[in-house]
Amino acid sequence: MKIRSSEITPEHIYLNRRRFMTGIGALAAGATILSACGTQSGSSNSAPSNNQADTSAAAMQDDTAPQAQADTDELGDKLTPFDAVTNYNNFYEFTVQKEAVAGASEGFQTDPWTIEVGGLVNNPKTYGMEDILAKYTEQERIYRLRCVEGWSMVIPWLGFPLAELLKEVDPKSEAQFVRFETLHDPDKLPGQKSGWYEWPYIEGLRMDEAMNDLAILSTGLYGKHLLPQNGAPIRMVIPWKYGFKSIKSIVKIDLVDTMPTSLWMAAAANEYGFFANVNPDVPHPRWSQATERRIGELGRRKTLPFNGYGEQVAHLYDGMDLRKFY
Ligand SMILES: Nc1nc2c(c(=O)[nH]1)N[C@H]1C(S)=C(S)[C@@H](COP(=O)(O)O)O[C@H]1N2
Ligand SMILES: [Mo]
Repeated sequence: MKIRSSEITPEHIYLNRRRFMTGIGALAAGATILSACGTQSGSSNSAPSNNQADTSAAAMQDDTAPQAQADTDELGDKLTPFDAVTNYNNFYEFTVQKEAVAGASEGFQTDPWTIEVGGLVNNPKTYGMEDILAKYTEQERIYRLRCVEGWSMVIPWLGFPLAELLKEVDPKSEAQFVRFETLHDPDKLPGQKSGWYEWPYIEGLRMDEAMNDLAILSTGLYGKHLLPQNGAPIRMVIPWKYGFKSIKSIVKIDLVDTMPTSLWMAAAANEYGFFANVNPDVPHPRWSQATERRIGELGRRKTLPFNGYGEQVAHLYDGMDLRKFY
């Protein structure tokens, strides 16, 4: 299997090098590859991929076998095995080594958990996770996840549209963007003791992007509650954008009138834009984005504009020159 330098030299190592010209040890450590050739998901029906989950939030069990309502996404791409989805992760609050996140995040306490939704809204609210699980009906959404580093997966998420939650807090007319924040607690998230980044992790969406039905808050995958490594207990999934937009372990959502500065923009704005729509025609400054390695497959496949979701979202960017970096 060919691994390209963008994966072996991901964001953080480059940034560290740029500052100190070190990071060779980290480079070697990062070069181990996950062999993601595990079992296929057992289900054999080929139902459409956006189903109402038959596992209600209350019935969801952490000790049950991973399950999904289809074997493939709407393009016929096979689901990435559960073992790969939960053992090859980016979650810098724990470690920058993808294969080590699962171990490093084991035991991360996510109960109790509250999410504050406020800013430019008429009806600010603080939800306990139990309120969220009781209030919103979870759907299964099988989405492709395309990391900016050039690898991808197909994941059966459980979640609900962000728009449902936003409607409930009733945004004021001045609200133009949504700003998301991950828990900031260096004792529980030891990666936040590192000075490389401006913690906490921040991400953002423009209002119309946030209201698009594809943008979901996810609380589970493969029929189970999220494990810590995937952003428990609640994270965003925005399938037409590079994976770093899909912020994990959210505690705060604010409606704001100016474009939020994300953690990645603060670190390297010329490499990680605010919009960050998947785009094979716009290379990252250090690698091409024309192809990707689907975890568990040999070789590479072509990257699709908007990660294959153009029909649903391309209209949001009418008037933007899609050969440019945003
Ligand atoms: N808080 C936080 N959210 C995050 C990250 C992170 O390091 N911290 N990594 C992002 C990146 S780069 C990717 S590709 C996805 C990976 O999600 P997964 O591990 O569930 O596949 O999470 C995103 N969300
Ligand atoms: Mo990523």
